[in-house]
Amino acid sequence: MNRMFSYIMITATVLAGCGSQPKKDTVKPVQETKVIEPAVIVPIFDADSAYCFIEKQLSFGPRVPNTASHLKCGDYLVDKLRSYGADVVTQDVDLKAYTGDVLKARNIIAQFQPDKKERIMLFAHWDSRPWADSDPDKANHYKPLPGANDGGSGVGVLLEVARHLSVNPTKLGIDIIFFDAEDYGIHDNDREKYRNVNHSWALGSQHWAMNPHKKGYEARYGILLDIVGAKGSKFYQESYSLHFAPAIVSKVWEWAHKLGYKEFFVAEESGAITDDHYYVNSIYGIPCIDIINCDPQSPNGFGPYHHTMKDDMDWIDTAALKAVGTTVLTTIYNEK
Ligand code: AHN
Ligand code: ZN
Repeated sequence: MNRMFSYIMITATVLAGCGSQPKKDTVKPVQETKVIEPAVIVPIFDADSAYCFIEKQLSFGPRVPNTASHLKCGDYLVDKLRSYGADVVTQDVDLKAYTGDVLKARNIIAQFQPDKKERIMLFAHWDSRPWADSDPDKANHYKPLPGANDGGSGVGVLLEVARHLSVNPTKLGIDIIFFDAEDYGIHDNDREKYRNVNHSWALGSQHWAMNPHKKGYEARYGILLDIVGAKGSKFYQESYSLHFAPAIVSKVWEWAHKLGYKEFFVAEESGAITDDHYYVNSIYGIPCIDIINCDPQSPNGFGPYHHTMKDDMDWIDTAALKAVGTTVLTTIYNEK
């Protein structure tokens, strides 16, 4: 039996003598049991369900702030999380992009068991990049990309987590946060012009870190899922995660390895990525990690689909979704 899931020790004592006939009235009933350690039951993550949640997001069109498809998808996410019993609040806020554009942004915060003081924060960005500025075809450099992996995958996995939370409560409270306006960072062609501009990425999480949804909000730790659905994903240990939350990195990679996901979760450092977790760590002070497909050996650091028109459902692999989703569920259901 799998060691991890064999926490239940059931002892049944039957008084039976060898050789001699047992006295009928000394035989104890077999249903006498004793629980040595309480069982930890981890729901089975359904990667097909997560896949469908990604497809659904893409069906609205690109989730670029200030577009109708963005609004529609935002409403869908709020409704979906409410249907899973979460107490959902939104932060609807005007955020200034590096271009000077004002983005009508919306952070979506779904609180499961909101009265529990001990909490874990799970998050992803739900917007998609307005420009495919890494596309091999220059003609696409100002076109919005589908964002299946970049945006869609983290949200898809967390919606599937939410579906389980609706029926199987964890011992700790869970907050699932979908940050907006992560991917409006400096366009490749603007690098020179805006070389003095910092913090153009992750606008939604920067806003949240300066204005949390609840005064004095606390969480034990946070896990960001970004670009987690691609075929052949490698989740190296990201440098800010190792700096701010080394124990959480170890915990999560250990679970992944015990579950048999060594191929996906590589226990080597990748380099630093300015992502939503950076601001939750550095501004708000909750130790957070980023699970992200970034391969230090690959030419652009991310996969070939990254910030191209090819970031569509063809790249999404249920095996990657399963590895990430199962690891996250196992981590959060084992917390006490
Ligand atoms: C940088 O490229 C510096 N940060 C963005 C990380 C990212 C982009 N995640 C998704 N898209
Ligand atoms: Zn991106």
